[in-house]
Amino acid sequence: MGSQPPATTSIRCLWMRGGTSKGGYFLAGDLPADTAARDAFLLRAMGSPDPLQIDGMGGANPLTSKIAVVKRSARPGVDVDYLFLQVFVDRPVVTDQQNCGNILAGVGPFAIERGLVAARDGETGVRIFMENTGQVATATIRTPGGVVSYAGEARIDGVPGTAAPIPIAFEDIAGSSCGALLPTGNAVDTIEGVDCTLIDNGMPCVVMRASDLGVSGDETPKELEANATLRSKLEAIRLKAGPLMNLGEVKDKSVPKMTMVSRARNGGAISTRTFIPHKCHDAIGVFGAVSVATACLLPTGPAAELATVPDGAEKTLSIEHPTGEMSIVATMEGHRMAKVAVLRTARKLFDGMVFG
Ligand code: NQM
Repeated sequence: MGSQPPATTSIRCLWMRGGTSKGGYFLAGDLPADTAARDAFLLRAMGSPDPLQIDGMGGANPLTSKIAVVKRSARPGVDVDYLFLQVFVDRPVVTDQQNCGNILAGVGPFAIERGLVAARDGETGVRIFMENTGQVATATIRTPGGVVSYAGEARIDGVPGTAAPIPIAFEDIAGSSCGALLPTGNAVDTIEGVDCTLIDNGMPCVVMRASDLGVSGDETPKELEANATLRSKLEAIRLKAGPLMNLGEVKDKSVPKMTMVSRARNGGAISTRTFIPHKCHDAIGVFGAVSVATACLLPTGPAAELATVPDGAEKTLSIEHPTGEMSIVATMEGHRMAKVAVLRTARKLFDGMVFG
């Protein structure tokens, strides 16, 4: 007798777009408590491993193969705890080794929809503990009449149309996964002959000059993905950068992200192309953009040398990416980024049972 196929289970889930990503939002108590059983369910629900995710909900791209697990928080001054899980598309891997600031944008609306947070009439602030990195974000959700409103006039690049604005603020996110903003203590390390800034201000990132990798930095993601020499060079750098960044062996991890920078083309601070790490992002991640913006503010390094940085203690750094830009609003205390805020939007897509 062959082995039995896994029993189909169904679990309540809200499907949402969060920023420029999309995925399933679950109440923690609805998922299996056992991590292996949870991950097996999520892989089946997404249709992984399969490059097309044809047998599941995933959209055949890491940006649409994402999960939020949310519960009421027991922490003082915090409303909900949010665990982010990346479901790999073409490998049987579910990892909690990175955070996601785009999926984060849907956490406040989800928490209100599920009754974890009581909405006020007008706007509701939701304090979110991000379990992946042990840090807190505050999202402000539009709640006229005590009900989440998704419609509005805010536009973010990478998403068609407009939606209700969701401003999100962070404090002290340096060293989120690497233990320090600059885990090697250096603004520049040379790996495989390429100058790299190894930095973590919310997301572990390797920041390099596009020109040092033989590209101009204004190629499309498809063009960059078709460049096999570039991809193998980036992966060789990444596998060496991981241990240097206190991330251990990163072969099966979705960090560090690999960002190639060049001079801004459209009046922003800098232009980026980011591998996350094996696909090229159509935009850039939220914490990825914060980390690159922070690299622009270092005294030296590939980003600092190419960036145009505005004056003043409150700086808006426009991080250009393949489908537009993401504005990072940084409040500086001397050379330290004390506070940082981004604007995102989210949309409820589907509420029901997902089958795994
Ligand atoms: O960096 C993609 C995304 C992300 C992550 C990735 C993100 C972040 O666009 O905060 O948002 O880098 O894997 O959702």
